[in-house]
Amino acid sequence: QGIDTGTGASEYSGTVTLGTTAAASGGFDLVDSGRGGHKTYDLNGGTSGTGTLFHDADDVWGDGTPANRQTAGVDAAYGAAVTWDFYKSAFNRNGIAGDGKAAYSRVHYGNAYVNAFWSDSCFCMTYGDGSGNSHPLTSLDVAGHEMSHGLTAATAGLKYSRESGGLNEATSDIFGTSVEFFANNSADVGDYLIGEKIDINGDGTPLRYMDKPSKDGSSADYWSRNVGRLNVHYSSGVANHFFYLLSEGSGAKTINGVSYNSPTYDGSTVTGIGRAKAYQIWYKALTTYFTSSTDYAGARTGTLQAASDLYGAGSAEYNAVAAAWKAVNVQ
Ligand code: ASN
Ligand code: ZN
Ligand code: CA
Repeated sequence: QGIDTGTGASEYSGTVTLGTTAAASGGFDLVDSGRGGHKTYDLNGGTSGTGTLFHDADDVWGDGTPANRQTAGVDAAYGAAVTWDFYKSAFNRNGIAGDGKAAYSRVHYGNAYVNAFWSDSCFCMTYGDGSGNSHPLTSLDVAGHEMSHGLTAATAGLKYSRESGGLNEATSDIFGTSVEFFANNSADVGDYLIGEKIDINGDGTPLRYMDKPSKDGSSADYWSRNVGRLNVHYSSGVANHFFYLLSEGSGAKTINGVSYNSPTYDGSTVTGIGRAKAYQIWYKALTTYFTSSTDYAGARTGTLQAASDLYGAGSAEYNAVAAAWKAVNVQ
């Protein structure tokens, strides 16, 4: 047995390199020994257990379409690998729990299942195939989102309801998006949209928009006293919008060919500090100051403290954090 490098034809990320392992009995397993031994399994329509570990004779995986059942495995394995590399590169973090141990991924969950999820009980990511147009839920930003639920569970433990639940969801959108920008290949240039490639609405629109979350018809752009009553995927809008404003600033902007127009609650102008500083501040707050019960007021305090630790009290970065929270009505 040994560490190998396979080639995968993904559905969403073009041709990718995969960490694989030569099997004792011949052929290759989809086991990424270089990243904690992350394994990718084919549930083959099942909804429990691990199904079958993906195995291949020549280490060339998938064909870029859902017709080949390895393809979803290629995207899922690639997503876990890039997210692992992002945590290491950006935060010097070794895996979800920081202990070098990999999670695992399962694809082809259930029948026409239009979702993906993280489970703390299996320490694993699971992906459905989608329905109708049949787009598996395995795009890079979705994989980064799901894996980052594991990161949140292993650190702040933000409770998945009310405002802490919105912050939990936003943390996954923030890092899922950061992973997409980090990948920086021709298929994953990075945007502030979530799930734009899986076409879950069937009309080419993404699941969520970070520059103006209300564009999805349900998410909150700004904090209000009842925001915690919303579904956590909608109360997340406040923090997603904060992160966009902190990174890129308010107003109109085009990035990698995508146009954004981010408003502020009070008509103020926010100047961005760049995504790299913004995700450092969020990560430090998540892993140092947020707890299971942190709400929006606590997120403001925690990110200001993180910005002070990283860049100094009264630094431009610290002031931008304050301005971005004010712009989403958290003050
Ligand atoms: N895909 C969803 C998410 O990760 C699953 C859920 O509702 N938890 O947010
Ligand atoms: Zn989520
Ligand atoms: Ca995206």
